[in-house]
Amino acid sequence: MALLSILRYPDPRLKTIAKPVEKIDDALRRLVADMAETMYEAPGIGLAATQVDVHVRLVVIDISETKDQLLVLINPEILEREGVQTYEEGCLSLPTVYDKVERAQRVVVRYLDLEGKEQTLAAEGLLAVCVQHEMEHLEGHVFIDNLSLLKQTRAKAKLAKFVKRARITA
Ligand code: GNR
Ligand code: NI
Repeated sequence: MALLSILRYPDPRLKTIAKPVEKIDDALRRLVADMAETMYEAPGIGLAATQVDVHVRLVVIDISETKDQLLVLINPEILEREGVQTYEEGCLSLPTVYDKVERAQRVVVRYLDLEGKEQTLAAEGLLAVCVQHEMEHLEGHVFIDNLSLLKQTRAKAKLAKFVKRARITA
């Protein structure tokens, strides 16, 4: 296993639209293992392949306290959305930036698991937030893209400050 480096906003590669996974082979299984390790190490509750510069429709998620409930979504599709919730989101590609985002309260997602078997997941609350957040990465978007321009400008300034500090203290 290996830790992968996470692209940081405004890296233009984060805007890439991911292509469907064509086959579930050893290379894909290794990518999943590496993404999971990278997510747990960060630490984060989700990671989209886009964020590690691999542009296929693959997401890993684990919202459990115990970090032993890994969910691997291959070629996920949202079949249903219901209700509205607001959650203070963060993103591994936007360190130090947090903001409230409105999303569906409940989603039904169809995806392939690592065995290539079709699965359906009904998610609500934080899991639904995370699924929607990750799937947005696959479309080349990050959560601040939907905020007001003022908030986007502030987020970019905050990130620039973070990057500057990180360079000094590195
Ligand atoms: O670790 C993460 N936490 C988080 C918190 C609130 C809403 C969404 C997320 S996902 C984020 C990891 C990440 O950037 N995934 O793309
Ligand atoms: Ni993210």
